[in-house]
This record gives sequence, C-alpha cells and structure tokens, in this order.
Amino acid sequence: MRKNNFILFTALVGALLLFSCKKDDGGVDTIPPRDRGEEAIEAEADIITYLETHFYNYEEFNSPPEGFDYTIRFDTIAGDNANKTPLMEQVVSKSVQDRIDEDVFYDLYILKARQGEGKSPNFPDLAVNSYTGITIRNNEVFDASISPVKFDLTQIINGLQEAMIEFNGADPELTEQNPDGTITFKDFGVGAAFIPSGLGYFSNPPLGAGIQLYDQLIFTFKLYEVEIGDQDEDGVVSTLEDLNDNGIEEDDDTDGDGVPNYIDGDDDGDGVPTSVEVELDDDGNIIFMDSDNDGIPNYLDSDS
Ligand SMILES: [Ca+2]
Ligand SMILES: [Ca+2]
Ligand SMILES: [Ca+2]
Ligand SMILES: [Ca+2]
Repeated sequence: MRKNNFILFTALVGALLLFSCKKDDGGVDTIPPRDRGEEAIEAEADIITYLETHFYNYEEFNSPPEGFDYTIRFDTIAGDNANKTPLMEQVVSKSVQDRIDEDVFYDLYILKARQGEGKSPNFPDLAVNSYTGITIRNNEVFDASISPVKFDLTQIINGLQEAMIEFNGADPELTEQNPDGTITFKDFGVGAAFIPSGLGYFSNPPLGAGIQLYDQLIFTFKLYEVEIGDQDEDGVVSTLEDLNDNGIEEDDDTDGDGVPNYIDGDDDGDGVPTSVEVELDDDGNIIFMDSDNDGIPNYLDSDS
C-alpha cells in the first residue's frame, strides 16, 4: 500500500526558486521567499507551542498492552488528559544547520519513543520504514505509508533525514519472514520529528499535498532496516563522499561541476569513472590508489 511519497522530492532542489503570481497584464510578478533566519524563529515558536500543549501515548510505550502496535499517537493536554506530561519534557533537540543559509541553525526536536536494537543509518544511507506526516497547522495527514517503504535518506526532507539517523532499526535476529510474504520486525526504532519549514519544504511545498508555504511538519516513523548508500554506484560508499566530514552530502563537489560527489560517477571530472579509479581488495574493502604519489587518490585527482 504505497501512497504518494511526496517527501521523496527533496526540498533543496526547489528552495531557491521563486514562486510567482499572475499580474493583470498577463505578466508574472515574482515574490521572493521569506528570510530564512526570520522564518526559523517563527517556526520554532510554532513547534514549541505544539510540544507544550500536546502529549503522546507514553504510558503505552512504558508498559505496552497486549498487541500494542508501537504507533505514536498525539493528543491535546486538556480535560481528562490535563495532567499528562507534555512532549516538551520528553523530546531531545539537535542543532541542525540550514542547507542554504549557513548562518541559520535550528533546534530540531526529536521524540525517541523507542531507540531500536538494530543498526543505525548514516545520513546517506537507505532506510526501510513506515511513516505518517502531518502539518502542525491543521493536524491533518498529508502523506503516510503503513507498509514498509525504503527511503533514500538523501532524497527526503533534511529534517526527517537528520532525525532518522538518531535511531536504530529492528533487531535483525528477531526479524521473521512470514508465509504470506510480509516481514515481522521486532524491537524497531519508533520516533517523531518536529520539523521547521526550513528543514522541510519552506516556500516550495509539493503541489496538491495539503502542505502550505512555510508549514511546520511532524513525522512519526518506525525504522526497520538500514542499507548502506552508494547512490552513484561508483564503489565509494556515500559516507566517504562527504569529504569535509560535516554530515552533509550536498556540499562536496571535487570537480565543481555542480553534481555533488555522492551522485557523481566521475568525481574529479577527468573522464575516467571513479569505479575504475578505485579497487577492491579480496575482502571487499576499497583501496584508494594514488599513482603519482601526491597524496590525492586517483579518483579525486584530475591529472592522474
Ligand atoms: Ca559534506
Ligand atoms: Ca562519486
Ligand atoms: Ca575520474
Ligand atoms: Ca594522486
């Protein structure tokens, strides 16, 4: 039951585009997007208000009832639930840099309902998960998949990418293949990410998805399995293509061709594919050859 994976469209691609409106004379007026730093402040205020006024079913997670599905459910702190512990006291926060304006930093709030017992993904890995996305503005689901789907973490909004890497997948020793083809996962990670617009879609939400400009988003997810990412299949796993080691895959581009190394099959732009300029040893470990001994491996060295 795979629904529209709107969040698979990375927000960064369109983030620099201006949106436009028609003028009477048929011309097009462009409205510049809002200032990212100012928007970050408003986004954080929206998110904190939500976290202070809502709780999740932590009692079920603390002592799971028979057949509990380990799904996070939020509700308002009011009436019978007036004494519940607010999310604000249960989340952790992570400082995340804006991908466009390097002076802007966000506190990304993350709820760790359950850490998970399996492997943890790195930022350019692939993650098998199920998820639900809502907007803080109207609490309505804009995208969800109950069945496990595989995300390339480099292709989803940065807020969700940054949150998922804080979790672990299911215990692989307890994973069972069922006769009907489905898989049962146990001890998987369960979490939620409270995502400011700047780490979501900002001024460029996917059309028809029910997301408005500058919406703050909440994703709840269950993380099941992790695969190591090598997006360009050049033999250099994508964690190693993060040359400046800042946990961001988009800002490493050795040959300056506008295609970051993790999706560039010829990283130094010398016409020889990276897959030819590196070798694997008998154990499958990558060997970075350096023919001219200048300290720069061949795949990053345009003159060798
Ligand atoms: Ca980087
Ligand atoms: Ca590459
Ligand atoms: Ca090359
Ligand atoms: Ca060299």
